[in-house]
Amino acid sequence: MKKLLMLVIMMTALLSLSACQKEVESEESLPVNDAIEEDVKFDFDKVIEEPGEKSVKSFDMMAKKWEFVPSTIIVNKGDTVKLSIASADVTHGFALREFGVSANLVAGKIVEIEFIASKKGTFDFFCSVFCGSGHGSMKGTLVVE
Ligand SMILES: [Cu+2]
Repeated sequence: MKKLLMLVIMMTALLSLSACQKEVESEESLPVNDAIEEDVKFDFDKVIEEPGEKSVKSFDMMAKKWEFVPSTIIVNKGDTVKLSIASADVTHGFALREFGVSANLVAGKIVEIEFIASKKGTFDFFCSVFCGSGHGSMKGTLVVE
C-alpha cells in the first residue's frame, strides 16, 4: 500500500514537472513574437506620416496698405501651401525667405504662390516692394506645426 502511494506521489510530481517545462517552452517562444510586433509598429508609424505630406492647404489672401489679410497662416509640416494673393491698392510684394518665395503683387491681379512647408517653425513673410510709410511693418506669420 505504501508503494502505491509513493508511485502516485511520483506520478504527480512528474506531471507537474512536465507542466512546468511546457510553461518554460512557451516563454522561450515569446521573443520571436516581440520581434514581429516591432516590425508591425514600424510600418504603422510610416502610414501615419504619409497622408500629412500629401495634403494641400489653400488660402485666399489680400494685400493692402499696410497689411496682409489674413496675417497668420497655419499649416502642417509637409503640406503643399497654395496662396492666392490679390493686392487691393498699389503694387506690393510677398516674400517668405525660408521657403524661397518672392513675388510681386501687382494691383488688380491675383498672384498664385505655391510651396511645400517642409520644416516646422514660425516664419515671417513680408512685403518686398516699397509701398509707402507703413511698408516696414507690412508683415505676416506662417506657422508650420
Ligand atoms: Cu510694401
